[in-house]
Amino acid sequence: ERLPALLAAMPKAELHIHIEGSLEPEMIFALAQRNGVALPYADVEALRRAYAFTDLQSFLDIYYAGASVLLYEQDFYDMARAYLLRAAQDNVVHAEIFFDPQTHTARGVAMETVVNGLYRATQDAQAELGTSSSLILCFLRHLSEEDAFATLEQAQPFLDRIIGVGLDSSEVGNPPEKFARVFARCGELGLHRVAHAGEEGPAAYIWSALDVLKVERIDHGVQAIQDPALMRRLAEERIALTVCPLSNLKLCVFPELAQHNIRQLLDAGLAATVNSDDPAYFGGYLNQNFTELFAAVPELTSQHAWQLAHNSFAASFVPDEQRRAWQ
Ligand code: ES4
Ligand code: ZN
Repeated sequence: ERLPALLAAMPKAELHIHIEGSLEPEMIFALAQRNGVALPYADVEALRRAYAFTDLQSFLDIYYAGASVLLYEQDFYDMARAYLLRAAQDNVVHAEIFFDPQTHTARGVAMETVVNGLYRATQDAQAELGTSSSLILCFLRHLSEEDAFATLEQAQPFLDRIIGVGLDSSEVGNPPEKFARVFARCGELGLHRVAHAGEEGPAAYIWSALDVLKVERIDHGVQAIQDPALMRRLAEERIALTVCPLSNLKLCVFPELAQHNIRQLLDAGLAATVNSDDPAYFGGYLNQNFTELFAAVPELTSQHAWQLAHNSFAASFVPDEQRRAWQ
């Protein structure tokens, strides 16, 4: 084990966490029981055994099934509350939390139910834990742009509780260009913009996320390594990549953590950060991502650790005044 005390103790921001991906199997079963939802798994152990993923889609199928137990405002509150408590243990002092409203509105859950539950948890975490956090609405890219526009319309009354929008779900075959118009509208509304790109998909999707969607950060982005011109651009413009090591391992983006390319990204001058993505499914929360990564990649030093923590604050959407207080 290398640098575990430093990695655990350093204050950090988490910028890539899907709140539905923080739903632990025990909570899935507890909510299924509370809400009378039937699950296609006999028990917690059977569900956990299904967490053997071969690629992104094999994960998403189970992730959407898990989210089907969320019906009421209190469910969304309890889920976000559990994540924020767990994150505080990892010295996460700020979190920018993705949520997937279409997963819920498609089942008849109102946008208001989702946003109110999540938002109340963020407010309570500020008051009780001192953890600041904000919400980023993600559009599901396997659905149509029309569906994304309808979702934005439903979110309109709550935009004061949402700092930005993202793009997630099945990447390959659903390029950023598909969402050009809805992201342009989000820009006009003053929302921050991010997108998953270059997780399984090609470097070309990173270019179009930047040039067509005008995103400020790239989620994952590890395929940038395939394109030297893109690497130079990301470094020059200090575009942050929200990298998720255990996710990349569990979804077979890299065969071993030792082969993860985050050191090459950092050493090329890119503003990489470390994040947990879907911690209940991928084997660990934020500190586990740091400690397993640093254990597997011996070239990573305490300098890299400091750089990663620094990058997480620099790339966050907190107002500059708050950022200066942290840095
Ligand atoms: C996701 Cl790892 C990942 N990639 C794309 N979409 C997602 N939604 C939740 N986790
Ligand atoms: Zn993600």
